[in-house]
Amino acid sequence: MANTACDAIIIVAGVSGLYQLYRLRELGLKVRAFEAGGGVGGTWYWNRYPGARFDSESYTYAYSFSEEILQEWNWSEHFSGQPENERYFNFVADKLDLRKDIQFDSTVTAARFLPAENQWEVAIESGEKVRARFLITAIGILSAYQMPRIEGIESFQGQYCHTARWPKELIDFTGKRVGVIGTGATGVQVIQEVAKTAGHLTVFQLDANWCAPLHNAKIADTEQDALKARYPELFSRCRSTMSGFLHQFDRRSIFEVSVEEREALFEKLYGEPGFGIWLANFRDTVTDERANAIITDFIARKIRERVKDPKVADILIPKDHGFGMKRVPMETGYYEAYNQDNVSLVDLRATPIERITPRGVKTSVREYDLDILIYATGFDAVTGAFRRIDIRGKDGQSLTDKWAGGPETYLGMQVAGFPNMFMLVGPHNGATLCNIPRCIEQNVEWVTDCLGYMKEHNFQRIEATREAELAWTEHVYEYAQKSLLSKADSWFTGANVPGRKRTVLLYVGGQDNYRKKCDEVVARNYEGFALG
Ligand code: NA7
Repeated sequence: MANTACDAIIIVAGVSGLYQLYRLRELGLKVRAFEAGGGVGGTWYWNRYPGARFDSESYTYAYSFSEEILQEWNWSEHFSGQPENERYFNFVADKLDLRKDIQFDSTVTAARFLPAENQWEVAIESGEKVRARFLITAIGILSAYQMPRIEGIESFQGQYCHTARWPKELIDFTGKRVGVIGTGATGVQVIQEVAKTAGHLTVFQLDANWCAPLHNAKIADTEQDALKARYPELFSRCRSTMSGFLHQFDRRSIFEVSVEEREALFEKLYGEPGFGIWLANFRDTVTDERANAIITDFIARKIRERVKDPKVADILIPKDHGFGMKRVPMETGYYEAYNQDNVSLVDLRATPIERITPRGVKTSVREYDLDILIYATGFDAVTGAFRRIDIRGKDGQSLTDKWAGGPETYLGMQVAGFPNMFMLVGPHNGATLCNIPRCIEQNVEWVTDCLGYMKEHNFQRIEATREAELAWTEHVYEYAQKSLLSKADSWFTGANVPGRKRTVLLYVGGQDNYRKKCDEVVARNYEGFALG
């Protein structure tokens, strides 16, 4: 098979891969990107299920690096939907003429470092092999989708699919008996949408999630110019917050204010668009269990107010974690959907699924006949996409083996033993808990500057030292221990994958802090890296 060479290989052309491709090309490198899908956009290419949309304010999801793109593109909603998001990434790819360096329908199956040549050799499913000095993984943290381990899935005679592999053809739910398994951020979006037209929708819920209103709205044509004029201010604000969103935690402790004052803030945030109720709340709601119990009680009251049947409301109120300890699904009429006659809720904790049958779903008490079954069962997050590629470092060690006890990285960007490999939004990277494009830009620019520095100094090889890797891993764990986000069973910790070791996958120290750390490393001439 052909064995072609280039300077850098990027695995996949999603939000981070596209920008990285552009920046490396600007640096004068010959770059090739390999994309498993048939188009650009990553998350927004694959997740085309009905109701898929941003929970980030659209204008904070945009790339900030090109004034021309910012000014030309109009977002039609404050929280834009998948079709428009996919169009946006196509617009960017066309504008920057990125497609010529992207090979579509090309799944990377393996990558190995060749120490004598100082090169990576990447294998594509087709059998093609490509070599490059640098390997950049831009594979995303929520790309390795996960079907549940339930017996009989393939026996179902109706239509079924996972939300992350939704077909391009529209599915008509009118008059159909539809089932949805899963009530995370994805399930919530799909449920509230399907409920509008389905003949009957049955939701199969394992554990409930704490959801909050998105308050989406159209952006009027008259608002566009004013919004565009505010881009510098919006991006600057995102850079200053812990999570890269517009929302910043209230510096006060919940216990510093009166009951009336805290209720007033809760009400205000619950009534405002976006993640404010989670990320602009009193800072200790995500660090102190007593504070968390107070906001949790507020959200439980809201659910009871919105769901007419108290028994249904009770099932929808989480019992295993407090508000904000898992990713908060944002909703538009989600709770009200359960007041409709065509929607019913099955509590799988009380009546577990026994198997999927040719007709539908069989729980411990009955069989539900269905025409369409939707799996909104999530992802093998953060490290899952790495495990699906056989990545081998300088001594032939596999990355999966190295991370068997949990990931170890330096800055979430490099791994000792895997020279010249950079991970965009890798495990323990500041971008893992962030308004993703904001942190992706930081990652991409850091990697680009690093490769520029190597070019300038004629270095051929860069590798994180083991000492730096251990120190970073310890730093990541220190923050994790202080946060309630690491305490719940969710994709944040890998606890959503049956049989997988619970571990720390994200960096919860804040993107502002992360940015500072990365800058310090550069200021000290790439401290913690061996260059040669
Ligand atoms: P999530 O948040 O991991 O949610 C997956 C859902 O699927 C969740 O409700 C799970 O219940 C449920 N699930 C998983 N396996 C099963 C089985 N076997 N039976 C029944 N239910 C099951 O994934 P999402 O796609 O919603 O969201 C992931 C991220 O994507 C999200 O945070 C956004 O950032 C975008 P459980 O919670 O395990 O009780």
